[in-house]
Amino acid sequence: MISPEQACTCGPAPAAYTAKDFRSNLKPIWCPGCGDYGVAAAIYRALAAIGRPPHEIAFVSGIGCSSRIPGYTTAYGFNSVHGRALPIAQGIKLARPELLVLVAGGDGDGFSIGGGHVPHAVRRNIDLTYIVMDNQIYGLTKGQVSPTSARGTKTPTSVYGSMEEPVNPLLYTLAYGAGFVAQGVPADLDGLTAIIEEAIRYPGFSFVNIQSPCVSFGDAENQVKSQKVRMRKLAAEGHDSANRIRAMELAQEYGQTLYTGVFYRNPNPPPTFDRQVRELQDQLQPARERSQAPGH
Ligand SMILES: Cc1ncc(C[n+]2csc(CCOP(=O)(O)OP(=O)(O)O)c2C)c(N)n1
Ligand code: SF4
Ligand SMILES: [Mg+2]
Repeated sequence: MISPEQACTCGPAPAAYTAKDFRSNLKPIWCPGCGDYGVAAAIYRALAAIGRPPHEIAFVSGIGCSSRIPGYTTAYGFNSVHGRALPIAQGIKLARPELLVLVAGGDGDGFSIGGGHVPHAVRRNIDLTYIVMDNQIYGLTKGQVSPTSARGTKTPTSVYGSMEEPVNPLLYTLAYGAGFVAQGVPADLDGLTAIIEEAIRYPGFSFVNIQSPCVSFGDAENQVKSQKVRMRKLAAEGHDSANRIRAMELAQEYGQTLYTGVFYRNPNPPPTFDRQVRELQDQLQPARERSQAPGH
């Protein structure tokens, strides 16, 4: 049995798995050209690099096109309830700490109906990785305005253009205190794979925002092809991912500059909630057993 500690800090991959081992037989029904195909490919590769077998992985999602993703993997998947992936995933990790827990969903799922769960998942710091496929639209329900839609976005629910300021997922999670915050794009499959792998290895709550274009209802300018030209790698710009304040400055350019890479990684990760619970259980369990012993 692999201990939970190994799940967080496992060394070089044992090379026992390939990306194919994590791809299920279910054929994705995403539209041709949807960014989510690239996200799935990056997740398969990252999981192969991590080297945990599929049956030791729990993959939870909400509802949306993006939330179909657990079904396209060989991990144990739960395509759950709109906006409720994070509470379910946290419960799974507490009940089964030895599992590697992934959570995924859309911008609507995570920052609209599920937005109230994000700060608490961050501050609770349970060891899981939250992947948001941010296409700035409600894809599954055919193109309504989402919390990350840019001002002026025209949709059936904002026919004159959105009059709201969008949510900034990078700045929000940094401000909530997340220990790991990154952004990737399907246009850069190698980069996205490395980001997801690093997020999984981070011992605590990690957040990856993926600019995953919706080719059917999303911004026609934000497509995989154009991402290749617009993306700017944080590492190449000399960003120090241990600098949280600088990370927050860079995150403010969400919607303007397409930064990819790790914005912030806490160099001194605090103890996770799940580890503290286990330690408390270890302390209390023998005492409780003693108090229940006959003759006590
Ligand atoms: C409680 C509830 N409210 C609303 C819906 C309808 N609904 C399904 S998916 C969705 C939004 C999808 O957008 P997003 O989360 O961004 O995912 P995407 O499809 O863009 O990947 C909505 C509003 C629902 N299924 N359940
Ligand atoms: S509607 Fe958009 S998000 Fe949904 S599968 Fe099609 S391209 Fe992808
Ligand atoms: Mg969406």
